[in-house]
Amino acid sequence: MLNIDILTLFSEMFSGPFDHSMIKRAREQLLIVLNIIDIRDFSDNKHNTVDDTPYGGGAGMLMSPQPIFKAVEWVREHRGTLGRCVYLSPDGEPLTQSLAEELSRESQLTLICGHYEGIDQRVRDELVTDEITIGDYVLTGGELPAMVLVDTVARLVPGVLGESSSAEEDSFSEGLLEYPQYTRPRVYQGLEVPEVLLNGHHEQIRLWRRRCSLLHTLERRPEILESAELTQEDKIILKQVVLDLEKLGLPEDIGRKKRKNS
Ligand code: 4H3
Repeated sequence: MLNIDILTLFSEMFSGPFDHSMIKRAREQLLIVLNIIDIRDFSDNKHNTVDDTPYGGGAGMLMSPQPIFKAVEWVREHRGTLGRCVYLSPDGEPLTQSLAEELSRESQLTLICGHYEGIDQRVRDELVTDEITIGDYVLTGGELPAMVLVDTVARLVPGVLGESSSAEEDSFSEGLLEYPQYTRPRVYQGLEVPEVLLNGHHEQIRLWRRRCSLLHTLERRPEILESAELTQEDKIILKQVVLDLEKLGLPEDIGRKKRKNS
């Protein structure tokens, strides 16, 4: 079981994303427990303020340390531990599948969502153990990144994904992008499902899928091929793929695709 406490000024933002589908089922089964904690409830001052102007000047408001320290101490007291304490921030460590796997093995996580210009540095220095970014862009708050993190971590908690859909088969967990998939009908508006998938030759299908994964990864994310663990068979397939591409004349802009429908 994974318990996650999320500290935020905008608790209403969290109703919706975790009330559907797999995450909803995981919560019902208590595989994950999510607690949304309103930082404002921990403000010591009479107007319940939670932000203030930055020392040294500058635009905007910062979240004050007091309510966050008090909310974090509440978590520590009631959970017996803080667990890893994550601040979602553009200057954090990039969220990857392997970081998500690591976090999914914890039993307690505390997430702090910043808003406005961010939080007082003393929170980061004294309480935060992990600063994590979901990508190189700035958002108005840490709430959406927290939801992304919870979703990707939750689906890795044992039992959350059904028997049929295994997390081990996903893109990235194997270090390669996924092969294309098709379902019925066999022909849709004249568009056919690749013949190889229909003939029932499991070994042929396996090789075709592997070839697609390798080609797709080479085209779109060549840098992840470098770190992928390739089998001897993969290396042979990859060599053949490269030879085939050279025969066709390797385009200069491999990896970049022209826009469709234009
Ligand atoms: C995280 C947080 C982007 C990310 C964020 C990300 C607002 C953090 C404010 C909030 C601070 C400014 N934006 N890429 N924004 O994961 O509280 O940094």
